Formats: sequence, C-alpha cells, structure tokens
Amino acid sequence: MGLKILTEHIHIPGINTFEVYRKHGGYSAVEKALKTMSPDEVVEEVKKSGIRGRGGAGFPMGMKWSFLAKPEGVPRYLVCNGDESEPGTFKDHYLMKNIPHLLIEGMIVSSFALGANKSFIYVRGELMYVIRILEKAIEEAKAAGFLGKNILGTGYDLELVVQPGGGAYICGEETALLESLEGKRGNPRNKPPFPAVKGLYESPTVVNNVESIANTPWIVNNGGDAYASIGIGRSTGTKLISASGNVKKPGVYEIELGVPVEEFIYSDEYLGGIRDGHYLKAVVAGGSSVPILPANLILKTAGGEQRLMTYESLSDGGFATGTMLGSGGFIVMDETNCIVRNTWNFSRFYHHESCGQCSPCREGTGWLEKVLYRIEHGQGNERDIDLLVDVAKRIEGNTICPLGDAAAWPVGSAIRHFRDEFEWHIKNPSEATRKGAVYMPE
Ligand code: L3W
Ligand code: SF4
Repeated sequence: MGLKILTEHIHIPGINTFEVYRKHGGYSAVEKALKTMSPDEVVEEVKKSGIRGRGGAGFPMGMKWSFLAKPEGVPRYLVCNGDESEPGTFKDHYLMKNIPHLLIEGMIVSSFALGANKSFIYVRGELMYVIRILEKAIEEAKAAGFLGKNILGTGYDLELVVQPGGGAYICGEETALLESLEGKRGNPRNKPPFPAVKGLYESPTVVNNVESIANTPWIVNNGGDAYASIGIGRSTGTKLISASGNVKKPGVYEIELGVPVEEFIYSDEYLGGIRDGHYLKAVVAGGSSVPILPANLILKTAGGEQRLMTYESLSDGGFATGTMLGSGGFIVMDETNCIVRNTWNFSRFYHHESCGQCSPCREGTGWLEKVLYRIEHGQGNERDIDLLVDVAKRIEGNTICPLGDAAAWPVGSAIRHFRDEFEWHIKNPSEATRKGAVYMPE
C-alpha cells in the first residue's frame, strides 16, 4: 500500500470526533505552527512542498499564497472551496464527511500562515449533512481552545464560518464563489485582478480547494522537503482520485502521484480492472472538464511508454493544454458506452450550468448541446461534425471563466479520437437510435 497522507486514519471508528482525532496526533500541526513557527515559515514549507492546487487547475499553492497582497489595515481572507460539483468528482465530500477535523486543522494553520482572522468553508449547498458535521467539529475545536480568541494562548485569533453553497456548478469557480459568499448571484468576475489582490469584500483572499488545505497539517509536521520527495517531477505528494464507471472497485483512492494509469485501473490495490467480460474503451481522467482519452492512449504503448497519474502525463496532444488530471474525477468506460451519447450528456450539463454572462459560452454551449442531440437522435447531417469542432474552437479561450473551455474540450477530444463513431450515427440513423445500440468498429 502506498503512503497515505490524508486517509491514513480515515477508517478509525470515531475519527470524526475531536477526541479520537486528537488521540491520533490531530491538531499537532496547529501546536507546531502557532507555537514554534512564524507565518512566513509556514508559507515557506508549503512552497517547498511543491503541492499544486487540488481543485482542478493544479496551480502551485505556495506561489498562490505568496501572491497574497498585504496592505496595512486591510483584512485578508482564506476561503476553502468545498463546492465540489464536477461530474465524477466526490473526493472532497469524502474527506469532509469522514474526517472533518483534518480540514479544520488545515484551515487553522493555513489561516495563520496567511494572516487571516476570519476564514470561510464554502460547501456545496446540497450537502447540508456535511455542513452540520463541519459545524459540530468547529464547535468541538473551539471548546478545546483551537479556534476563537487567543488560540492556545498564542495571541492568534481565528473565526471559522461554514457557508452553504448556492446550488449551482458555477459557484465552484473561485470568483463566482466569492460573489455568492457576498450574498450575490454567483457570476464569475473578470480576472485580473485575481482574488489574491482583490477577493472577498474587495480584500486580498486566497481560495484553496478542500484537499489542498487538508494537506497542510502533514506539510507543517513533516516539512515541505519531505512532501516534495513524494510523487514524481512537478507532481508532488499524493492525490485523491474518485473513480467511477465500469470498473470492479469504484470509490475514492489516495494515490502517490506517478502511479502508472494502467496499474491504477487493473491492479487489485486500486480499481481491480474492468467489469468481467468487458474491455476498456475510454477514460476521462479529471472530471467532465478534460479531454476523453481512448484506451490506446491510456495503456502502455509497444515502446513501453507509460501514462502516469500526474498533472503532466494525461494531455491528449489536442488543442487543450491544461492539466488533465483535473479534479481527479476518474471516469472509466467500457465498450458498451456510446461516446456520442456521453458527449451530448456532458454538453447538456455545461449548457444548463452556464451563467450566461459571455456569448461564446452562453450561445456555444447551447449549440453544442443542440447539434449533439440531433446526431445522437438520428437527425444529424454530414456537416454537423465539423460544425461541432468549429463551435468548440470558438468557445475555447474566449470566455470569462474556464466553464467555456470545460464545455469545449470534451467535444473536441471526443471527435478527435472517436470521429468514426460520430460518422456512424449520421450514416446509420435507424441503427444508432435503436435502444442500447453502440458503435462497434470492424
Ligand atoms: C494570482 C496570478 N493568482 C492564476 C490563481 C487563480 C486560481 C488558480 C488557478 O479553474 C480548473 C478549470 C476546470 N496571480 C494568478 C493567480 N492564479 N494566476 O491560480 O487558476 P486558473 O485560472 O488556472 O484555474 P481555475 O479558475 O481555478 C479550475 C477544472 O479546474 N476542473 C474543474 C473542477 C471543478 C471542481 C469542483 O467541482 N468544485 O473542482 C476540472 O478539471 O475546468 O480548468 O486560484 O486565482 N497571476
Ligand atoms: Fe458564465 Fe460561461 Fe462566461 Fe463562465 S464562461 S462567465 S459560466 S457564460
């Protein structure tokens, strides 16, 4: 079994309580940071760790922290993004529900490092029971002197607030989240200015994902260099992967970054392989917002080259250039999945969730959905495939927030890798619309 940073204690009965969490070494990072380190020293360790943001973009966390503006007399905020809504992604939910004190401990050391005295955890609004779990944990930590005024007699004060989300996917985009936290409609803001300069209530703000913050107690306890020695290259540490689809053992896994994708899918330690009698067709490795990778790009090539579970290794070489490990929502499809239907389904989601502020996204996601609908329902024509590519290209890079790119990438990559399947739908409408029919290559 690989090293577990976040989930080592997650199966211990009662670990959701302060008492049991503390008995297993919990809150030692708060003691160490507040009593023996300066805020800048904590920032330095996080920088040294090389940890990259776990929400989807993979932006270096220490760099984001060091961008935080520090004007005199202006409050600074830390906001934890727990609005997890990316299709196929359920790892933050798993952490918050099972080991809430890990996130709270991380919020305390991170807020101390950033000089924040009021911090927020914004949790997906549908997860009211998780919000209650976090609120209870906050009360316990407060009663034990780890939150509130003069924490552990060090003179540091911190108030922690849990805010239910607005119930829209777009509220997980960091600036939409800040708008929502301020009580407004969750519309993304133009960037720059980035939140690090002008964020919540126009004050300097760091927005970090739940999993990112939950790593900070380990980094404080063990040092940034120890964290950087885990993983491979610029993908340091461990990563939570929420795996779903046609595998034998779906669920949340903590992996050391750099595990070969093939090993992750087929070994008994992880997903245990594809369900019996079926074979791998495609994987979407980072939630629905990243390109779809066909089996031949995932499995080891004849030359022995391996795809790794890292931020760098999962691009498909197409027009998308982001970090394709994304949020770690690992969706596995066997040969019974129809790529056209799946792509249409993703497009419906993005069209529905578009906030409508910018035309390429508002109109483009609508067109993607419409054209994919007609191909899937036997009404497509020969020009539709190129039309989809054209619409996707016009969205990409031309919108206020990454939702536009996220809608475009799956369409572009599905056509790039499965064009014959789209063509088959158009040429064989009656066969393609037969219930359960899936294109099978010769
Ligand atoms: C200061 C600069 N800060 C960048 C900060 C920026 C943000 C972070 C990354 O999208 C992705 C998206 C989804 N000064 C800065 C700076 N920053 N330059 O760095 O920024 P960015 O724009 O690269 O990405 P993002 O807006 O954070 C996130 C993808 O994740 N995704 C979706 C995940 C969804 C969830 C969910 O359900 N909650 O996690 C999955 O792949 O498509 O590409 O903080 O401010 N010069
Ligand atoms: Fe809204 Fe889409 Fe524009 Fe993002 S890209 S601001 S979701 S319209």
